[in-house]
Amino acid sequence: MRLLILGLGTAGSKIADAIIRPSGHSARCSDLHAIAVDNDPEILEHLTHIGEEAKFYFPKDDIEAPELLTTRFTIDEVKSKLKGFDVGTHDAVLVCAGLGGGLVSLVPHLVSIIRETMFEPVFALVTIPTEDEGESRLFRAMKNLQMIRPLVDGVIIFDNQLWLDKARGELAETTLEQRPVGIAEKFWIPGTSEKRGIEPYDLVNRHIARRIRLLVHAGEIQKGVPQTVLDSREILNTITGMSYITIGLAEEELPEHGRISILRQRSETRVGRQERAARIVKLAEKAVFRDISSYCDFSTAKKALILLSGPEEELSMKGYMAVRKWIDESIDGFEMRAGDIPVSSRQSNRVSVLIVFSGLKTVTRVQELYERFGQKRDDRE
Ligand SMILES: Nc1nc2c(ncn2[C@@H]2O[C@H](COP(=O)(O)OP(=O)(O)OP(=O)(O)O)[C@@H](O)[C@H]2O)c(=O)[nH]1
Ligand SMILES: [Mg+2]
Repeated sequence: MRLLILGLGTAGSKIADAIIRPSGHSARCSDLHAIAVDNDPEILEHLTHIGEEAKFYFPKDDIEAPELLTTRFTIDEVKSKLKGFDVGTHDAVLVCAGLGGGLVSLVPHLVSIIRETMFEPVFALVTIPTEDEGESRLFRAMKNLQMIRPLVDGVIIFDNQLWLDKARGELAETTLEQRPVGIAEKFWIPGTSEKRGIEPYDLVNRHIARRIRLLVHAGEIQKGVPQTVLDSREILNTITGMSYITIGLAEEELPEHGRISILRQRSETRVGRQERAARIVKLAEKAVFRDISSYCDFSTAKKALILLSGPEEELSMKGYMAVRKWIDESIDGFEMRAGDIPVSSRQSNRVSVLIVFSGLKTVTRVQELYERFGQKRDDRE
């Protein structure tokens, strides 16, 4: 899928940068373009994958008064950048921002500019602040989400509380272990071979990026022959006009010895087939119940999408069918799509199950914010 990513503020820019980060065999980056807009020059400076010409500095004081000329100046620059892309270059636009931040206030202006220049659907990818960021940020996050939701074609939600906790846990584990990095660990962090010396938020951003990249990759022409192809249109159909969206992803590194032929022969046995099917089902459960972008009651979802990825012989048809049936029966709506991305076992020894839910009325953390602040009025109102 060809995606234009617009990163707003620190969170948004860093997430955009992580999404377009080149990584070996996954997503061809020529299909991804990213633009960053921030009021912190340091942050812009340190984005590694977004080109200098795609970084836009936005004066700090102007966010509350977007009608100011200086603001329009930056916005005009962004506009001409957008216009620079040929019509039809992208399949969709993804605007990324932290809901608790300041730059998220620019979403209405930017979305209206995008709508002026492009016909493609526009999605938002947002993060919900953690509890310790304080009440006022959480309240603002709720207000910002209310503002964004009607403006875009779908909102992908990531709960920073959930993911920062996970990231801190993973990093603590690595520090405790302090043992040499084996091949299995090497690929554990999405898209990287290095786990040490990185900040929890960077790890969160990589988890976010991995989910988006798998989706982007699914909609591309693949080398392997999938049993069921998912094209960009189908992926977009799953999420367009579908309000809140969550994405679960669970992955497992296969043991190295899986590549040895004697053991491979065993995998052709009944037991081997059963094990592979069980692995797919177990990963699907983990993706839905544990490693989801934000906890939600997925029985309220209108649509769902399942994407399996891994060495062709590991993508068990039996497991795939079981997961399809489970998700199909669990969601409220009737639209469920599924597909696979086979990769050669030389390329990757990892099996992944990604599940998207869309058309959710709410997600757990957002619901909690509504219950907490529903009655509270914004001072500015
Ligand atoms: N996932 C993720 N979330 C982040 C990151 N940095 C900040 N956040 C979250 O995003 C929210 C917004 O923070 P920023 O992106 O720094 O805010 P901003 O839009 O730059 O606006 P300012 O407050 O004016 O700097 C915070 O409340 C955090 O919850 C990041 O790197 N990754
Ligand atoms: Mg900032």
